[in-house]
Amino acid sequence: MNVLITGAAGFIGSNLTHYLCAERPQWKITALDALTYAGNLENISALVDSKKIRFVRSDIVDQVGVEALFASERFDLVLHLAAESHVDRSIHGADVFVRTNVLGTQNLLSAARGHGVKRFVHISTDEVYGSLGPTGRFVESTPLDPTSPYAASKAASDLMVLACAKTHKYEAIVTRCTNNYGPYQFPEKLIPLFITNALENKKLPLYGDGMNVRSWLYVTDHCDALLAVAERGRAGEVYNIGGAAEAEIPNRDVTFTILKLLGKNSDLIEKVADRPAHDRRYAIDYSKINKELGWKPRTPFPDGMQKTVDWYLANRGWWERVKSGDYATFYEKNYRNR
Ligand code: NAD
Ligand code: TDX
Repeated sequence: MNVLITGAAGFIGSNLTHYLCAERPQWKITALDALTYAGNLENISALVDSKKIRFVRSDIVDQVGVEALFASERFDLVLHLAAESHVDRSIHGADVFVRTNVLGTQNLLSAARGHGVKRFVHISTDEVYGSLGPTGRFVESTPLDPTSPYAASKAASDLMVLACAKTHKYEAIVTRCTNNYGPYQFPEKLIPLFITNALENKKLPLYGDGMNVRSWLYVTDHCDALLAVAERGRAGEVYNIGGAAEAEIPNRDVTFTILKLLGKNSDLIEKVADRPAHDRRYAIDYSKINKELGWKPRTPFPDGMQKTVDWYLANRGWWERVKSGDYATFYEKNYRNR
């Protein structure tokens, strides 16, 4: 199997690349990434250096570059993860989200189909469904109702992929996953931001009343689901992927878990102004992928959090290097005094 993974230097993409090298060592893997502020080649450099994978630096919006790549290599499968992924950044500037998530996805999809790539898996998010009230869970037929520019751009790309599957009978599939956490996550997202800030004895900026609920999934469980969908998913379908009921947790409780694991005091918590149009609650019904492909989340939240905290403790150099770059200035400029 000849596979292209886009966004392979980002959080989920790099975890997936490591996972597939271990689980499917016979696969030939090309890792593509533009290396934006969120892409870090260090995440997969061991695989590149040992020639287990090939790395290509390319922007998915660049038609000429993408076309040349597909002309030079006959891929069987594209796992498409490249995206602008941070909600707060999309509130400060939506243009790059439309560029990468909508135009980039369309460009890649069109090149993949044009060059006879058999299968295209588009990795999307539960955020396309909008926000839930206190009860209920998203199913695959829940109407799309995105609230942030990020979620709107993902919803638009999902629809282009599904339309392509219908119109051209193309083997494209969309997955929609809840919040991931684990190693290599860029420390602008809640869990790595709060772990690393706490380790530096910096404040943990908790938005609003801290009672917004997310459904947390350990990143390797997401990788498991993506492999199942890639190998056995039905073309043209959407598959919801998500955390177990016990992993549907308010941000305040996630914060206390982190503080407890690190032996830090709750006076590090700083209540800050809420995110505009902050989705109140996400929860996913994953019974379709469970019934069809036998997938379910396997890592209990306390175990996943222990592993994650241990990884950030053991890899201080990694996150200190990441935090000293673009992240620091973006955060100081937009959040410190919000
Ligand atoms: P990330 O921001 O950590 O990584 C995204 C990667 O895409 C980076 O390496 C970046 O350099 C690359 N990239 C950005 N623009 C590009 C472009 N124009 N061309 C090529 N590469 C480009 O994101 P992530 O958290 O790993 O998310 C990966 C995918 O999974 C995204 O599509 C996201 O929408 C989706 N997703 C994420 C989560 C989550 O909790 N993190 C949950 C559900 C779905
Ligand atoms: O500093 C913070 N303080 C805070 O209270 C940050 C960064 C976040 N939060 C809150 C906002 C959310 O309710 O924590 C929750 C999680 O926030 P993020 O980590 O920014 O994730 P979220 O907005 O839920 O989106 C994530 O999950 C779905 C990913 O970033 C998306 O890429 C994915 O699609």
